[in-house]
Amino acid sequence: EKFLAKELIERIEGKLQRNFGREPEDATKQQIFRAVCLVIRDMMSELWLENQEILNDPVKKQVIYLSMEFLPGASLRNNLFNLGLSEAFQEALAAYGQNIEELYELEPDAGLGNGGLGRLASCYLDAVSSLEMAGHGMSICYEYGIFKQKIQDGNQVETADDWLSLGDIWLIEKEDEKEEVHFGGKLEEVWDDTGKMKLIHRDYTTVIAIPKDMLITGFDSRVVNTLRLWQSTSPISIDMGLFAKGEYLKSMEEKHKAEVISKILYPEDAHEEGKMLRINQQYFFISASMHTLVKNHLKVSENLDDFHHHYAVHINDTHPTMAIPELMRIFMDEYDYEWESAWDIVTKTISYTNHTVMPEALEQWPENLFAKLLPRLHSIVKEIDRRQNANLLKAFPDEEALRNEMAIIHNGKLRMANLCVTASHTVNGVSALHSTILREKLFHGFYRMTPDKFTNVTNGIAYRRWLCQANPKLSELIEELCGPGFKKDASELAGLLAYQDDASVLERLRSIKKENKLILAEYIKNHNNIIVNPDSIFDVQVKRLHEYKRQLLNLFHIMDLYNQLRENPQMEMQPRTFIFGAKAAAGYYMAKQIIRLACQLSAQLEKDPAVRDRIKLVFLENYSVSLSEMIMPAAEVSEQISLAGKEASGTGNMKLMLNGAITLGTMDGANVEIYEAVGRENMFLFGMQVEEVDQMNQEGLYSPWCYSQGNANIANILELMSKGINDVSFMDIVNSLTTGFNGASDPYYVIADFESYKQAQKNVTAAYQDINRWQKMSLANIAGAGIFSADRSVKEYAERIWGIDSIYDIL
Ligand code: 26M
Repeated sequence: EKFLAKELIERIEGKLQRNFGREPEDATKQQIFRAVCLVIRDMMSELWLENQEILNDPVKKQVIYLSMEFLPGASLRNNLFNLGLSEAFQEALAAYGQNIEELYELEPDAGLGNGGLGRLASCYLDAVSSLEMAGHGMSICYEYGIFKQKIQDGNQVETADDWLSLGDIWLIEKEDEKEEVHFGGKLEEVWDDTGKMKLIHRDYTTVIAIPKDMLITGFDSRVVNTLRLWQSTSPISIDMGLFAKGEYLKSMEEKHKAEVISKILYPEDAHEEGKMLRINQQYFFISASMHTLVKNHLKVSENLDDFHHHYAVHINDTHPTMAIPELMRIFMDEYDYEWESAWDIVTKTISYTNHTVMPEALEQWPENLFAKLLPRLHSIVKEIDRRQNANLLKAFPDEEALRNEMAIIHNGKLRMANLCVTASHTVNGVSALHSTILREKLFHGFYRMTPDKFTNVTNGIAYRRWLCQANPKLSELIEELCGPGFKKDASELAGLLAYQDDASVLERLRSIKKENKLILAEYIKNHNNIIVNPDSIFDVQVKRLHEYKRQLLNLFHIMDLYNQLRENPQMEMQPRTFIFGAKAAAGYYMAKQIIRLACQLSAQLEKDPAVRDRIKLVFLENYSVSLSEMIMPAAEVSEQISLAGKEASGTGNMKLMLNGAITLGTMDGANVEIYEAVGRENMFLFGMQVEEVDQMNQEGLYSPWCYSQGNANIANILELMSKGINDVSFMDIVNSLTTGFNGASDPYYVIADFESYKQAQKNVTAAYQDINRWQKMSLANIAGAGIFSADRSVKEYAERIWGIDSIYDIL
């Protein structure tokens, strides 16, 4: 059913009156925003209720996507688009002289994630709902999401992200579905009359988990699913006994300890440190989630024997691994299952996606810490490990080193990835190359034991958000040329290829890109006080700051151009605007130095009249989902320049190509599949391949210092950084590249790949000179982006891993 503007006006007015006691004329923007969201929330709740019966049918399987992170961004525009109500609301609001765009801008991002992994989780929820499948996300309701980044004097400064002040409008508290979570304490063996031993957990601390549900719509879909975010609170308010004795602070200690669990998202995205609060966060949301599943299952089924027919539980990287021992615990300790039958059901329930092969990001918990915080889970993991060791001894009797590598508990550490692979029925990587690396390297022993466990599902994106919503002009052009079918089926984007020699279509693509560049240029003027040339090439690298992603290589190229221009001021050059967006983990020193380098270089270029009209560097602060929605449509070059073998997939690469940017990249992650989708002639490849990197590592002879001796350009760049850029010297970066040996210096081969990168950049410039050729390449990228739809990825998960289907197909 479609809503008329008149009806919407009545509903919005009703919300304003009942919730805020205001008439539209004297309501604040925030109140109007809230009223509009409440009207939409009601509509989503109705759809949600209509599906409940089907969704809770135990013979209709649903997926539970467990993730420490979800990164939904803003929801208003997305929900309106999905419900087909954008125009109706726009019209209704116009009646009060309100512009819906202003409401969109008011909404804070729900930033409950760091980057790729969290955003992927949100893209997949969108696809599950859009495909009319049953599936829910579960995570933590962090009071503070990913920090907001400010740049002060060229340095990153973090401030708190108080997203709930307005973002709470999408959350529905389900107080009646709260759960208890038990921490610490000790185990006691108790023998009953029949001679059976029972474990009793005593002296534990209780924390209450309160569900805050966010409803997840899909495009043109009857299904609304839920993202359940758990908030922690204490069962006691304050200890009046202590309070009466005058120990005011102590009386509130327990309450604070409980509330701190859901206080803040850890802002590390590739570095693991066995922190107590992080263990507590993991167990908190896992225990609450698993209890809910078991309870809900028992509402519709006699026992837990068929649990795995009702639920597929997916773990997004190792962060939710405790689901494995926690389910074992509930089955055995709370429902009297034997080990073997519990293990059978649990292993048929769980599947796991790996998102990184970076050794420093692989979770390893100190065993003594784990045992102290979670004594029962520790005893279960020890038993899993004991049984696994017996299997390993049978499978690899003569390979002790391999057995040690595969052990779950080793040298006083619990290795979560090995536990995941052991207990999951399926393990997947996130791009073809990454999955190969899992099979051949990281999990090779497991692959030899159980090859069928391993599969690949290449990542995908909620493409409607970055195309239809973020780039309406491009979306309208595609609809005019190919019809509206691409909004349901991304593979129909390929229809654009019919126009690759149509000069008028190419010209319209160019003019749309120009309009989007002007919007971004305006934003840059307002936020960076830099006037960029809208006819310059917009060259974009937006992603978390990490050495392996090699933002430094990009900066090397810019410094090289700068050196050339200073030496030869008359040099002809196609103007370029290098655009960066990146947050660094707060404690990651080298990443922060690289941000500082980018900012000082930006200022230095801007100061120099001899170069500033040809090369500009813009560092956009606070890169986020919302900001990405403005950047992607304006981008022309997509920098995907990680060292081969390091970036598991990348998803920004997909968003950028979808918007017509051309990839300048290494053969890494999903770049390999972009190459297969568009062909060599439609991207710019450079750098070592994985095999070459492996060989360099094995030889151990790489000497960046020698390179710089033989290459004056590299030497000049290093000298520039040492002497100072905008009067700031970057010796720590220089030293990280040139001092130390055998892999200690330049571990990501920035210097080794520099010449190849530089040549590829020259090819970019040459291609851009030929407008027609460039637009044709751009069109080929949009047309080839269809396979990177999250709908495609989720269909693969559903068929090959979860065993679920659209709820309406099986009626
Ligand atoms: C670990 C321990 C303590 C605190 C934080 C972490 C942690 C958090 C996030 C570690 C890794 C995290 O994310 C890794 C990540 O984002 N990986 C990216 O996943 C994307 C989706 O699959 C891929 O596209 C990227 O290539 C991959 O880097």
